[in-house]
Amino acid sequence: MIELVQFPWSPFCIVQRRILEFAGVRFKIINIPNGDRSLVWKLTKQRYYGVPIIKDGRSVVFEVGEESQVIAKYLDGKLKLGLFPARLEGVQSILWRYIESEIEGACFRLTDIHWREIVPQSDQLLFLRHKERKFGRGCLDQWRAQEADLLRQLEHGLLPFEEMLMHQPFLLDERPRFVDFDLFGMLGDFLYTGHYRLPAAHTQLQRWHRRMTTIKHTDVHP
Ligand SMILES: N[C@@H](CCC(=O)N[C@@H](CS)C(=O)NCC(=O)O)C(=O)O
Repeated sequence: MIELVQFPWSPFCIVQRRILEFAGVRFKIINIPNGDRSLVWKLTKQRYYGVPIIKDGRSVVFEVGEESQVIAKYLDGKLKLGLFPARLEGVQSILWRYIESEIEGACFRLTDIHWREIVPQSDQLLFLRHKERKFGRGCLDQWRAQEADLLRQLEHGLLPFEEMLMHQPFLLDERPRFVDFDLFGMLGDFLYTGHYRLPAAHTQLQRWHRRMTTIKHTDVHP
């Protein structure tokens, strides 16, 4: 059985989780603390400490660069999901860069400002240190002060997707492709704390989000 090593609000983990649910295969989730990557380190033979990773029998699959999609492509190939058709490869590559920078940047900050609610107490010291080492001392308080701006930034950043969805049910097609799952993962992080809703103005995006929450590969015509 495929095992997904993750923590629950990580945007990149939600992408892979939703792909696995979409595929309809049995899989096991292994949650690790944000601050303790020893299981990832061990499984990857000291080559990676990020999440997600997946273990599939003897294979352990993880990303090799900021813009690689090794895990999603592995699942797509194995489970024949049609997420990466060759004709959409170029446009998907451009879109996932935008999704994983502009959209992810606002989403993770808006979730991280509620860190005391979501990070278990035993992991809070390492979480705070990790964030402050990466983004500077006081970053979580700064993001809290910038909450309204971050929400505006996200709403503005989502506008191109709203426009795309005015013409078709999924971002690039009549059926979901990788970028649909990618955007769904970033928004899954944003929605995780329960403090926010999708922007009211983006009605197509809301409908798409409902579709993306439940759709299964078996619902999709070949
Ligand atoms: N491009 C990678 C990014 C993964 C990523 O940034 N994961 C975060 C958690 S959301 C992480 O583990 N970063 C390394 C760290 O926190 O030390 C992917 O798609 O998996």
